[in-house]
Amino acid sequence: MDVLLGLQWGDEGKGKVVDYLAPSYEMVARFQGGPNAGHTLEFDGIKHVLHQIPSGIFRGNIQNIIGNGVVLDPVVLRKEIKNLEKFNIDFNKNMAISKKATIILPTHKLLDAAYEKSKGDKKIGSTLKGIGPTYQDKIGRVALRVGDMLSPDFKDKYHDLVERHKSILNYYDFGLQDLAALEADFFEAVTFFKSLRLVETEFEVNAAIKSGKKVLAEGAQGSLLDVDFGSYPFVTSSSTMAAGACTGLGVAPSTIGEVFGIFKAYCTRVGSGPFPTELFDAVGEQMRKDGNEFGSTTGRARRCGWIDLPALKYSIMINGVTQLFMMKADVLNGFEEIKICTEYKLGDGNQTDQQYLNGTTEGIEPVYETLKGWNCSLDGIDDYEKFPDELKAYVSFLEKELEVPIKMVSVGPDRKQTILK
Ligand code: 2SA
Ligand code: MG
Repeated sequence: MDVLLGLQWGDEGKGKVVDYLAPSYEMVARFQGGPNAGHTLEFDGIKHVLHQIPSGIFRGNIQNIIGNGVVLDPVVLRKEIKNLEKFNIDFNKNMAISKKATIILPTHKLLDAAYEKSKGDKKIGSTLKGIGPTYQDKIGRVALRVGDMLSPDFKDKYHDLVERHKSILNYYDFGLQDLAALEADFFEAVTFFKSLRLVETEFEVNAAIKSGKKVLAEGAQGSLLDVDFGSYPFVTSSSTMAAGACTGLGVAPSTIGEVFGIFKAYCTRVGSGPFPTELFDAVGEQMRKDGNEFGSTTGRARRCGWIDLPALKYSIMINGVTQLFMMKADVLNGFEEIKICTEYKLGDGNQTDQQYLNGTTEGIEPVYETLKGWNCSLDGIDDYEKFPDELKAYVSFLEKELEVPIKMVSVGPDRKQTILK
């Protein structure tokens, strides 16, 4: 099994890469996260954003797995499936959902909002999809799982958990809003959900691996949002790293082959938390505009800045990345100079590229190396050798620093704008 991960704070372009690699795989599996993800795929001039459905769904011969490590919102899933109606996808044949995946209830979304409100200006900037509270219930051993939907006392279990949630919401003095309407939607979606293929996906994934089929584990969010190794507490609540693919699918570490690390040619972050290379000037604004850096789930403007090598090296280390894919190089087309953060200068004057980013950037100052920009369009280029020298120099610089080969450079959202090296 190969694993594909975002190495920054999410939105690196994982959806595009999975879609691109998919023809060489027979199974694509999501192992963590949920409707907070927004994986964008673009082909035949149409853009698709997937939240919970694995990005292999557009290829008819691929089995798509939603693993046990995922938190699933039935309402969102039903909507996603409906949006794909025109593709005539046979979901019962091409997709399986783990009975061990955790379900997001309407009250989890209210709790998400209540917790964020209680944090004031220290809020995480969550997507408000109920991710944190659902994982909290999973770890707290009170959550409902997909398999519970099939049991005759599902409604009782649901109400028991909702009573707990109501008392917490009451404690936070947070109203129930239109819970009745949300519940009506929820139960309708549950009925639909039960018509999907709900199985113990760990058997299917392991059987696929055993029979020599190629499996791709599709990460969501990014390593710097990992609940253990991300910029805690400004993280998501799942294990976004390579190891998460094992616990989120039920496969052994020894089955992992390649670890594909996806990164953007610059850096973005949506939500709160440290971002040493963040730009607050016209350059950052241009990245946002040229890169269309707005949340694909929430529409929020993403924070933008130069590439951060200490952070990338950290992600590469904790994941054992074997190949790098650089995305959105074209967004830097308009710059005369390109900066690369190679080290952090610390409060005591020392410089290092080995610094864990915790919840603050206080005392951290990025140290930059400046390269000449290519400052031209990359349209129509279909071969790495035809890249401008400045872009090749940028790629070489990164490869030398990161000590992992960059195997692909993406120069636009379309499947075709993918240049192999
Ligand atoms: P949450 O909702 O509890 O997971 O939020 C916790 C933090 O994780 C960040 N997060 C994300 N960061 C980037 N992209 C994500 N997916 C969407 C996208 C986000 C969107 O593809 O654009 O549309 O806003 C994602 N999901 C979670 C989040 O911003 C918090 O910092
Ligand atoms: Mg995204």
